[in-house]
Parts: sequence; C-alpha cells; structure tokens
Amino acid sequence: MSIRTATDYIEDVAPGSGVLPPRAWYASSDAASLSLNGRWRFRLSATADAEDDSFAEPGFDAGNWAEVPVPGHWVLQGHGSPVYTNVHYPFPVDPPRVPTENPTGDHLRVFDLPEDWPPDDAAVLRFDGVESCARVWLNGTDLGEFKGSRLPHEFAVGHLLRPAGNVLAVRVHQWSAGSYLEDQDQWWLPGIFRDVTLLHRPAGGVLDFFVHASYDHVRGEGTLKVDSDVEGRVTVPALGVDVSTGEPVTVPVEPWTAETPTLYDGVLATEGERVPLRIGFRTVALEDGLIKVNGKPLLLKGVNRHEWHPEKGRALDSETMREDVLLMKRHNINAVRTSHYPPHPAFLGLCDELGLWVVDECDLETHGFVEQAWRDNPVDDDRWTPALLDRAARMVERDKNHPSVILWSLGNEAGTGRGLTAMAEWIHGRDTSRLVHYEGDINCRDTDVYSRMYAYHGEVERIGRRLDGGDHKRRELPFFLCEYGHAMGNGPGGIADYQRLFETHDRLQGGFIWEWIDHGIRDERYGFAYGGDFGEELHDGNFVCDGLLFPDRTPSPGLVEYQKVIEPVRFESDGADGTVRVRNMYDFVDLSALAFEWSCQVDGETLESGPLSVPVLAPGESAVVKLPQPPPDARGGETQWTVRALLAADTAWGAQGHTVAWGQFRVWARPAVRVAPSAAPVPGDGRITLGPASFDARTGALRTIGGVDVTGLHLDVWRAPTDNDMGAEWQSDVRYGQLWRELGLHRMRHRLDAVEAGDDALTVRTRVAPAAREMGLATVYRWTSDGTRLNLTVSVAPRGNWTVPLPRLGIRLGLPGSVNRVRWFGGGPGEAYPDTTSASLLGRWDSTVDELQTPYVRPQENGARADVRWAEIGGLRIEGDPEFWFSARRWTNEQLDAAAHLTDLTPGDTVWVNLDHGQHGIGSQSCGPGPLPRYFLWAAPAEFSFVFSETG
Ligand code: IPT
Repeated sequence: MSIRTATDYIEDVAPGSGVLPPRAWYASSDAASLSLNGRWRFRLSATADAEDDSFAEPGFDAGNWAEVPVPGHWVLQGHGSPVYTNVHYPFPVDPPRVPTENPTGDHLRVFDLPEDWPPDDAAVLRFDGVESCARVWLNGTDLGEFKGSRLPHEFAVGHLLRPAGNVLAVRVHQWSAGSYLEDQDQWWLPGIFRDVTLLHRPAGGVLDFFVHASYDHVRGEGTLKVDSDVEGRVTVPALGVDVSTGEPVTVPVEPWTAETPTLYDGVLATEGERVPLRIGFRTVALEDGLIKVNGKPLLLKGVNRHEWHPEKGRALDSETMREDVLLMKRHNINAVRTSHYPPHPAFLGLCDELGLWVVDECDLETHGFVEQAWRDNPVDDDRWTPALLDRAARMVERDKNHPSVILWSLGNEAGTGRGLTAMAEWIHGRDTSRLVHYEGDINCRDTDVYSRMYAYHGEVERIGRRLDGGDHKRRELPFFLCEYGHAMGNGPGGIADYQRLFETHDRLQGGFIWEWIDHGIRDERYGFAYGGDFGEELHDGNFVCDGLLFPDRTPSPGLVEYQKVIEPVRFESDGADGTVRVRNMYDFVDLSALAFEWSCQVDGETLESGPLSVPVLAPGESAVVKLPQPPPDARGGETQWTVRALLAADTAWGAQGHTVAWGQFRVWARPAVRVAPSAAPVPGDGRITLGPASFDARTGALRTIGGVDVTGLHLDVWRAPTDNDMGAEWQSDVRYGQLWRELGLHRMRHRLDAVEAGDDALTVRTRVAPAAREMGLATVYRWTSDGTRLNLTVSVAPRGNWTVPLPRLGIRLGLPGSVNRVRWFGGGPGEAYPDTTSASLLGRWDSTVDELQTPYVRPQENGARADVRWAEIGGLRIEGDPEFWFSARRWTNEQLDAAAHLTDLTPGDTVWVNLDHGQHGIGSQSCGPGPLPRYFLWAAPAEFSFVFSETG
C-alpha cells in the first residue's frame, strides 16, 4: 500500500496546481503593485519533508531563522553549495523520482499593504522565477505549487489579503520532476531567483493581450491590431491611432529592426486599467528559403546568453541586463539566443529598445537521457506533454509582445519526441507571426529553420551549397548555427573562416557563438570558482567557463575578435594603389550614422590623419574611395593606412567616436633587419664574449647582453595547453593537447652537442627531444655581432617521426623579476593566435608584463602578441626577422600549465619572455572543430633570427 504524502507534488510530472493561466507580462500604468523583493526569513532543510508546513501559519515565530535576500539562490548566500554538471543529472535517473536528499528552503516574508492599496479588490501574486519547485501559502492558505524554473507563475490572492501582517510562505525544493526538464549545461542553483510581486488587478483591468504589429516593406506601412481578453481602446499618439481592441489599423510607420529599433509608445486602455505598449512594426517571414524580416534576409551575428552574475548567479539586476545588451551592441553583435530558457522579461525589453534579434528559447533540456540512448526521455512520453505545453505557453504568452523576438525555440538538447511536436504545433497555432526553432529536430519535421551546433567549416560550406542531403523539407530551409565557436578559455579560433562562409552562401544566415559569459563564481580561494570547487561528487570542471566575457564582464580577446569579424563595414584595399573599397555590411541601414577617418603610420607611428569622405551606401553596396598621398618622409619606413568607421554621434548604446569597424593596408613594406657580422667571439675566463654579449664558454649559454642578465635561453615548444588544445572527449578527431603531453613535449631535454667559436660566429649545436621518444629537433643557435648589436639565428630541423604539430616554436629567455614595462611595434593591443588574428591592430603599444596576461579562469597559454617587429623589455630591444609572436610572464609555461586557478600563479624572480616563430592554431575543439589545417604548426625545417641590443 502506498501513502500519498504532503510532498507528492514534487515528483508529479504535472506542471503544478492552483496557478493562473499564463498571460502577457507587463507593467501597468495605474494599477498598484508591491515588490516583495528584499530580505526574507529562511530555513534550509536537507530533505523535502524534514519540517511540517506550520511555518506557513500566521503567528509562526521565525525569529531564529536566517535571512536571505530575494531574489537569490541560497547556495550563493551561505547555505549549501552550488553544483555544476553539463550533461549528467547530479542525481540517479529514475524519472520522475528525485533523491531523498532534496535541499528545501522555507522562505517567509511578512508584509503590509501600502496605505493607498485599493481595498477588497482582486490581486495576483507573481513569481518570475523559482528553481525548481515551489509551494506557496498566503496567510495560512495553501495556494498551490508549481515547476518551470525560468517561467512566471501567478496566483489569485485578492481574497486573502489583509491591510497588514500578511504572511507569505514559500517552500522551495531544489529537486523535482521539473529538474528532469532542466538539465541545461549550467550550475544547479535553487532559490527564488527572480522577482516576487503583488499586483493589484482592478475591476475591468487588462488581463491578457497580444500586440500584432506587422510591416509591409513595399508600402512602408504598418498594421496594428491588439487582441485583448478585455475590450478597450488602443491609442498610439505619434501615429494618430485610436482604435478598439481587435480592430486592425494600417498607417505609414518606421519599421522595427535590430538596426533601427523604432518603438512607438501606445496605451491599451480598458475600463479599469491603462497599460503602456511599446510597439515595433516588423514582419518575420520564411521566403525563398530564407528568414526575412521586412522583406530582407538576415545575417545573424549572435551569441548564446545564459543569465550570469559572478556573485548573484542567475538573479540578475537590471543594470547587469542593460550592461549585457550594451556590450553586445558595442561589439557589433546583432542577435541573441536566450540559451536555454526565457530570460528575465526585462532583458527582452532592452532588446526591443536597443535592437537585438532574439531567439527566445523555452526552459527545456533533457540532455542527461543521452546516457541511456534517450530511453525514458520525457519529451517522448505523453505523461509529460502537459508539462511541456505548459512551458511553451508560459514562454509564448509572457513574451509575445516583444518585437525583438523573431523565433521561438522549443528548448535545447532534448532529443526528439511527440512532446516536442506538440509544443511546436501549439506554438505555430498560437503565433503565426514568428518561426519555430529546435536544433534537435534534424530533419525539421516540426521546425521552420535548419539549425546545427558546432558543425565543422566543411559541413557548413556543404550546407551553404545545398549539398548536405537531408529530406526534401529541410533542403528548402534556411540554416544557422545555433551554437558555434566554443569560447572556452583561449579562443574561439576559426570564426573569421565561418564568417566568410556565411557571407558567401545565402542559405547560411549566421550563427550564435557559444557563449556570452563565463559562469565563474567569485570566490576567495580561487578568484573565480568552477565545477568541482565546491566538492561536487560529479562535475564538469571549467566547462562552465566558456564565454566571450570573463565572469566579471571584462571582454575576453575572443569577444574583441568576434567584434572585428562581424563588423558591419568592410574595408578592402591592397594599400599600394591609394584607394580603399568601403562595403556596407548592414542588412537595413545605410552608413549615414558613421563618420570615417584615415590615418597613416610609419613604423607604427601615426604621422597624419584626416576625415575620409564616403558616399552614403545602401546595405550591400560598396564604393571605392581615394586615400590621400602618404607623407613624403614615409619612404624608408614601413608604411600603412588605417581607416576607421566611427559613430558620428552618440547613440543609445555607444558614444560618438566609438569604433565600429577598421581596416589596415600596407603601403611600403618593412625594411630588412641586417646585422653585418664583424665582431669575433673572444674566449677568456670561462666566458666567451661576442660584441655586447657574454656566454658560458662550456655550455654556450647566453649570460649577459651589455648590462642585462639573461638566463635560460633555449628553444621552446611547449605551451600550457588551452581548453581548445585539450579538446572535448566526445570530439572524434585527434586532440593534440592530449597527444603533446603523452609524447612529452612538456619535458623536452636539451642535449649539448657542440660549442664552436668561429671567426665571426659562436655556434651552439643541440638536440631537443623528450625522454622515451625517437623524434627530436636538431637545433643550432648561431650568434653574430656587429660590435653593438647581437644577432641570433635559430635553425631547427626535425629528426625522427613527427606525427603531431608543435604547440609553439621559438625561444624563451629569462630576465630579472624587476622587469615590468613592455613596448612593442606589432599586433595589439590584445593577444592573437594564428586563427584569432582578425582584431590584431598593427601599431606601437605600451604595456606591462602584468597587463599582458589574459586572465582565463583556468590558466592556460595566453597573451601572445602577433606580428611583432620589435619589442623592448628590461633594457633590451629585440627585433625579429621575420616578425614574431611575443609573450612575457612571471612564471614559466610549465607553471602556467600546472595552475588550476588564477590564484595558483605567483610571480617568481624571473620574467620569462617567449619569442616565437610559430604558434599552433587555437580552433574550437573544446566543443567543435580543431584549427583548420592551414593554422597547423607542423614540425618542419625552420630558421628565424632575433637582433638584441640595449635600449638607451
Ligand atoms: C552544447 C549545449 O547545447 C550547450 O548547452 C553547451 O553545453 C555546449 O554544448 C558546450 O558548452 S551540447 C554539446 C554536447 C554539443
């Protein structure tokens, strides 16, 4: 015999009980509301039924309970700890059962109504997000319970309210049947993490409404129709509109696009209430096999955005949401997928206001079932379908009035099944003005767009050429990458190569980088914590830190690279002919909002600059513009043009002068670096001197250059493997980061074969190889000098059977730890690697060793500056022939490799400088393809030189 207990609802597949039907989310102009955010009493239990529900009774004394701020997650507020898993459920999979250990937070809040609260009227209590299951009581009355963590739930409470001393009790369970539907790759963070609000509902007030605002791009007219559950009038003063609800009206309007987010303020007035409307007119259509808005195909330059704050988790404040949108706009991003759940509704308001295309994704993922070949997957089990439909409806009804939302997404990584089909059917029936997306629907049975994640460049190209097969329906559909460019650690590499494909093939409508921000948790011990740092028995480590922003929202080099790759203006020129082609890459606007300027650099220093006049170009158009003559005194130095497109005036998201796009073109090449060998090596006293340098006579090791002490100069091939070097275990192609370590490239030995003092050179012959392997690098260091400058030519010849590319190839040397300032002429200001060089701007840069470091949450290779002609550090000037990759750090590559957190890196008494001839590409193999073959650093004969001299 089984006994139904008071906690059975937790494991019930049903979405909840006692909750009002879903409806639009809006802020009334005149109905009162009361925020119940703030400090709540809190009690944590280890199991769902450890305590009875007497705490919900008025008069219960919670005086000895803790307090937590709401919204929040108790595990980030000193009660329990967070858990990170990617695919795995952190509990035994036995749907819909959950573990007995089910952290349960009882929340209690006593509130008075404001004095002017209308008496005896209807009111609803709204929860915008509670993870994962809540049961609610008001003044001792059980209101019901709900699941669906990132969706709103409302209860009718008017009849229960008192002027003062209302007792609101909420019991939140970390695990519930709903957890099986919420297996997104993120921290499991229980709590009331979004707003709690009491909303007065006046008699005759607005209930639910649907703003239909389409745009006819041929006629330049918008058609507005507002369907409302409660009849009323709709006014839009700027358009002279004053119509009844349900009545369509067509007027000339400016359309809404992400590039021109024109919103018209309107009012929906029913007998009892006025609700402000922000209306954007646009028409989304599937036409000619393309996603079109207002008649034009889109190129989505998107990111996947999880809600994240390093201290507050998914409890975001409005400033943080605005910061996200501003950062996106400033980095040329035009689209956001709300991976993998509807965001706080205010975020969508910001997307409407500032202009971003939104793929609004439902709160659904059942990824963990992949471990059992998708057996028992809730999305293919009719018992769960009501819960799925409830989630779809709560998303669509809440967000349907946002013009920014152009696609609904059923969810992420949930396999396939009837439940998903039911969701798609319901959404298509409810909203014919938008398209439906779901990546898992590989043949697009239920969806309107073909979408993939992490497809390799080659496959994307085949899709672009429509050579990908698939069934008939899919072949007719547009394509985008809902996830690509896995931004974990250093990277992603190869995004410029994707962008080229997107721009070449119409069918490819862009993609969304995975992902926006690292979900690192601020932590005293680690700086930022990731999976495993809280002692989780099952976790996925730093896979949770794979964003374009560091956890504190500092842009990573990956974001700067993406910003450059997706620029809305393209400059093309071969420099020498004194012209530049300017191309408008926007989908909707001309270039009239931009100002253009040119400048001319000689050896990296700007000699002249001025405005560039560019005709007003329509989207897709280009024009050739003449550049001025380079300054006459430029001859002899390396000379280049830099052209820029800047915001001509302040906009809602960027200040006048903000750089939107740039290009650089070489006019005259860099003069050759020459040191005529005239000095001879002079032995004496255990040393050999050569020009300004002295060497150890026995080992040939460099000791000093003038007054500068140098240690440990030798060939270096190791780099602390990046997350992308290491690759994900499910990637089927070779993961070189693993192989490098297996082969021992992190423990190369340097055998000294000869030290030869010749007439005009000191030659040191070595063989560099790891223990236990037959392959190595015959390495010769040839030192010459003209008396004041010292030239090193390194020749490297692979020996044996090299089956792997090298991580890097160059030399390292140690300088005294007091060194800090660094100047260089080369790529900057930030780091670059072979397949992440787009944003590397050639110029003169001034920085410090400390600032050269890129603070990846899990330390790894970082900080290389590309195309460096010369660098000055620690009293030395180093010129490269050819240009080199420069990095400097206060620890060795081996120490960097050994560190798990930034706090593991402590400065030693040496600054280690790397002068690299080559670096292996970065790629995106932490989830996706490795570097394209052209970015491989194969072991091959190589020769490269550096000229050292003392700075003045
Ligand atoms: C894909 C997921 O959709 C996303 O949530 C995230 O986990 C991403 O990978 C990697 O960070 S699923 C992956 C197995 C292709």
